[in-house]
Amino acid sequence: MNTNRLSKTITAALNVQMTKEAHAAQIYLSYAAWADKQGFSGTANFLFKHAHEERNHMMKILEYILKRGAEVVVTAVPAPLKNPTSIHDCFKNVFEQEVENTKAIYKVVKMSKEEEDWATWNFMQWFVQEQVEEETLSMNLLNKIKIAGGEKINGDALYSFDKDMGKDAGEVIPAQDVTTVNP
Ligand code: OFO
Repeated sequence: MNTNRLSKTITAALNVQMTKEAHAAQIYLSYAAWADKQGFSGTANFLFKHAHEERNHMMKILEYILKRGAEVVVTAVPAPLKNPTSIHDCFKNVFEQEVENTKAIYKVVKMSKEEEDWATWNFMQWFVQEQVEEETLSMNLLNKIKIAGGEKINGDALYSFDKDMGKDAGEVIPAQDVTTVNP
């Protein structure tokens, strides 16, 4: 008896999205290492935390594929983006990357609707909501930097921005406990 309840196309799309989440994790990870090296420890903590979150998203998709009886295909993850040139550049790229990931998520949502795979459609709504939150967060941070001068941000403003960022670094929860409220 075939216990697989995902179509070939949905399985492939979910596997692709799983790798995209891993790629997002690599980007946050490399940006965090860059920030730490520049002395921005608050920003580094924030970015490290987000690397964990993206990895949790990857795990969430992996677990869903298995739960539906389909096959997980773990592939190579593309290299992260090159290092940012400034804090402004860092958060501009983070924001753009989140928007790009949202577009990829919408493709899976669209596909699940077309195939009337309501379980996958429902599963993907968590990601739709999560992207709204992540886009808003990165947009707000980018706006803060812009208000403080963007590329021309001065040392004092940079210091307090980085200090504020350090406050956001909480404990990361495991993938199985992830909810929309607690990503
Ligand atoms: Fe996976 O949450 Fe953003 O990209």
